[in-house]
Amino acid sequence: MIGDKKIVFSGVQPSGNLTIGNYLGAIKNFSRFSEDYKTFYCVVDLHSITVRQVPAELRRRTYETLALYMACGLDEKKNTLFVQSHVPAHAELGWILDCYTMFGELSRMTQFKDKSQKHAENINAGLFTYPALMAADILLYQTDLVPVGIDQKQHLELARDVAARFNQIYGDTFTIPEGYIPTDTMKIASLAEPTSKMSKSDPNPNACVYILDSKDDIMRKFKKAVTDSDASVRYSEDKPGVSNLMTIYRAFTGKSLEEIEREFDGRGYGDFKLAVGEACADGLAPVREEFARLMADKAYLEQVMKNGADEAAYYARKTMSKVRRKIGFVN
Ligand code: AQP
Repeated sequence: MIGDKKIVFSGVQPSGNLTIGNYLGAIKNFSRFSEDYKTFYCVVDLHSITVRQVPAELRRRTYETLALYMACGLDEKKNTLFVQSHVPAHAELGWILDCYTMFGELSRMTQFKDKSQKHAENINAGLFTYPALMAADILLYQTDLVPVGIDQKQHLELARDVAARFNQIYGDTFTIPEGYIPTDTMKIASLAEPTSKMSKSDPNPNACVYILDSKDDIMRKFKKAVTDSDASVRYSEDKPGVSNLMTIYRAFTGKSLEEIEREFDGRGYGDFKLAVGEACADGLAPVREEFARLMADKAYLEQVMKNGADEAAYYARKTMSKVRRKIGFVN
């Protein structure tokens, strides 16, 4: 607790252009906590170097991710917005928690297995210990609630296990965090391969709709989206492409699945895809406009980063001094 408020922490990697998966699964939900919780939202640049990044792009995307947080409705005065590498305690606690996280636990992480396959030439130790750093991010702020998509559930459970293990050895040190996984949008699928997650690092540009895509691009991508040969707009496990489009349409319009089925009853996929594209492009238009405005003032973004890092570091220091004392490091 900070004052009488519970604590929320989440982060997004500046590892590519953010997709509507990142938006609907995570960022869009962040602002609902701004009033009643103490919120920390971080651009997790340390995580992003587990995969090779082009330095100039990483720097640009770090600004962009922060600007997107703000453009998606996160008021910098109500939320602590910052960059992970600006608060060195993340790396410090990350190392400490490496020593309380088991090799076997990390070996079971599906993200490690997936990314090792995708980046077979660079299976580095950071990719393997990524979940321990993520645990550090969360535990550093004594977080109660972590809003994430379903792909992060396994990492979050590991963070809980590591916290519980540390607490068992040293007495109460960390709050055990809970996940906040939105039931309607926890997994937005790829438009090209609807059984896989939409991922910002997917090399196929038609697989993803990016938050900053132009309306033309959005319409074109939805038109090309993989569906099936059945031609009925119906939500079903055996229709992953159509069900994914319905999920996206529901998220942008607020309509229920039944309403959507009725709306497109007897109409082909062509009409439906156009409607999904329109709803998505219209929903994102204000975000795009606000993003452009914010990116034009880099000095202000730097001020936000600095204020955020100062405030985050203050709370991080409290946890770190407790951790150091418990472990037995000389103060
Ligand atoms: N397709 C998705 N549907 C719902 N939620 C998603 N998230 C990511 N993709 C989807 C959520 O977005 C938040 C930030 O994700 P991240 O940047 O930490 O990395 P990630 O989960 O690995 O996302 P990506 O887009 O797949 O990134 P890359 O390609 O760099 O690995 C998280 O809360 C995540 O759950």
